Amino acid sequence: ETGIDAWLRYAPLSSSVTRGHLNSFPNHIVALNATKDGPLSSAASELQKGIKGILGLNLGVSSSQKSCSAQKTIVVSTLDSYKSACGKLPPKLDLIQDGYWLSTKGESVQIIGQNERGALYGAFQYLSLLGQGNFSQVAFASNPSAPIRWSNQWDNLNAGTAAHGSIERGYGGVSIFFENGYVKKDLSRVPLYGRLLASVGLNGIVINNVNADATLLNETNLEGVKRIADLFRPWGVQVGISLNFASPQVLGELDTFDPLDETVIKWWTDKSNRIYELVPDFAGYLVKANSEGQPGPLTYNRTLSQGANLFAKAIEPHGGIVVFRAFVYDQLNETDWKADRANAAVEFFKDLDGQFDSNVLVQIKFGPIDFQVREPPSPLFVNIPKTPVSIELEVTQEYLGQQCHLVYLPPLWQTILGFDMRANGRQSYIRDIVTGKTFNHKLSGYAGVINIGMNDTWIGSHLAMSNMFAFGRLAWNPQADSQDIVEEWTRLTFGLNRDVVSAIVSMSMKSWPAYEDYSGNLGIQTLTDILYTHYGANPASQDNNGWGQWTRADSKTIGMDRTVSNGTGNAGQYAKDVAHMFEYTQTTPDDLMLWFHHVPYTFKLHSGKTVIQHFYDAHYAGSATAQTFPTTWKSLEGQIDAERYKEVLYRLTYQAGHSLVWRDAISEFYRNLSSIPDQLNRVRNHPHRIEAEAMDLSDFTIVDVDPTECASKYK
Ligand code: BDP
Repeated sequence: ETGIDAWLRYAPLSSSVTRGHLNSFPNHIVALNATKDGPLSSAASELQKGIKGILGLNLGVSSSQKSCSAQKTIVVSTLDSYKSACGKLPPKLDLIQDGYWLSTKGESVQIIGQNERGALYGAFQYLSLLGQGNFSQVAFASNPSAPIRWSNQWDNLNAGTAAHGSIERGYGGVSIFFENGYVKKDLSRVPLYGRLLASVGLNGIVINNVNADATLLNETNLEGVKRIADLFRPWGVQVGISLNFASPQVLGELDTFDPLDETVIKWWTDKSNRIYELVPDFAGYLVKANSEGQPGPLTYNRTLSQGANLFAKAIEPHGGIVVFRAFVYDQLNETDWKADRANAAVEFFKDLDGQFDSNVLVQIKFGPIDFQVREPPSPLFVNIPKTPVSIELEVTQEYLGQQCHLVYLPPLWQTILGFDMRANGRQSYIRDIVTGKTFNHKLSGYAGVINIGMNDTWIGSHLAMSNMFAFGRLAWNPQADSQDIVEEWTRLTFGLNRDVVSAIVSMSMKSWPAYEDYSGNLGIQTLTDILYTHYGANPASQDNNGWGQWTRADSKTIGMDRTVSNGTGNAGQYAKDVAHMFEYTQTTPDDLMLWFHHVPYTFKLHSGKTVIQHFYDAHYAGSATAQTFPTTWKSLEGQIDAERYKEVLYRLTYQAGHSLVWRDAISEFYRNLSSIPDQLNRVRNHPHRIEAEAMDLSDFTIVDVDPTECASKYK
């Protein structure tokens, strides 16, 4: 298996699982009032396809209203159509937009969506149960936690080059949307992607990089965006795009991009009108402005909210929204001890609260810096209560092993989603803030930077797809259990064999803690190369850079002092209770100690260990866990198809090896810096080691390695 079907393989169940269930199984599908090529039609054809695959049964589809109450039928419908054709549904349902009711009780199955999209989600849920061999009688309603559940793709157009669309921080091949500066002719992967998104309840996608290319707005490309939107529509996935703030000027049509200039306002209004002519259900704009070299309103001394509102007004008559990213920061001077990039979002946005138009959503990365292996939640979540917000998570493993390491991310995401920010001294979990509950906003939700590409595995590695699956599941229900999610994913992706399921689930659940252990500990950040690749151990690059991701390590001490009393004041950006907790080492949890405090290597943690000994022990423990992965995987040989068995084994073997490189690089770096030996004397030079390129090689060639951090001596 190549992986192209991901978790929607609909693999046949064995007869021992289906025994006793096939005779009574429905023999017909009724789809009531399905819009042509809409989500309800997709639901019906998906049910047909899934049931054929899983159970080997061929079911016909009809639209006959008479069949509502017929026995052995699967009825798939919207709530309104169901009510008018078939009467009431017991019990009274409380469905919100995109929600569904699924009942397998009795002799027929009801899949009823609040809208067509909901019906499609219900159909996928039913197929997931069947695919897991679960024939139990269920009857439940399910609603999403928030209306915005979007994929963000960072695909480039590569205009002016002969390149296939590259993907920023993408590790699964080239773009499925773009090449050579234009939307591709062959968009055959788009509906397959739409199907994957819909199957886990995701309802929108931004198709191009936040570092946006203005040429996406030329007429040829806008017609291309229309073609893409037409292919996503049957899956209930609405399309949006990232904007380049300076587009009118970059495209050579105006000599300004000042958001208050009349010609600029007209330019964006016309452009938006044209987009809605082509794509009437266009989702909206995503904007990265005044960040990392991107243009923005500050050039004209206009505020970020004035910038956001420019687009909001242009798109409002069409019902679109503007997602404005809070990832705005300036280059910082490393020698300025009070400078702190973690403060930037609050500094830029706090005073703008209340100044954004009502169709603007501010999208906040989960932590204050940048998708590190451990961060506290961004303090911005409690600083702009009048503004709707969404949370940005990264499914693509930019700092977290770039799909070459197994790192199952939901436990990290849930650490953030389950964090109580204590807004106004009251319980306020991040999950309640991003679903709009805490501050009472309708607009709210989740963005996942997914970055799939043309690779058959979609994302670059078979096992990494559990993160995409889980992102959808958590956006639907942020309190769903991480382990249950990966169990479901594994059964659908690799089958019901218990050994296979328990091995993959156990490796997945151990993987984030292991990666944290062998990369950066105690909140010191991931310690990857920060200058460019964001991959591989490079603690030295974490200081002396303008990016503000610093460890502030010297020969005696380490960590960023973010206290109010002595440091950058970042702890004070949190609400009172949380600020108080982070202000003192006594109350800061160990795993964020170096995020908030600058302490000696000999500082004693709550665990009783010193910081430096924790580093050593964690690195040995984490890499020891990674050593077990290939062994665990090998125990599954013959129980998984050969292709995926081999490909996963290759990656896990690489990870086991690379975790040793990490272990030794970090342990030796800090031993050398601190001159404090490991109590267990493990951290030392390795005279027995031989560089591969120093060996007599047969069947191997020495090559330069890029990124250089991935090999010793760059070879
Ligand atoms: C950083 C990425 C960079 C993105 C940026 C962003 O390295 O590629 O453009 O975030 O989110 O993490 O805008």
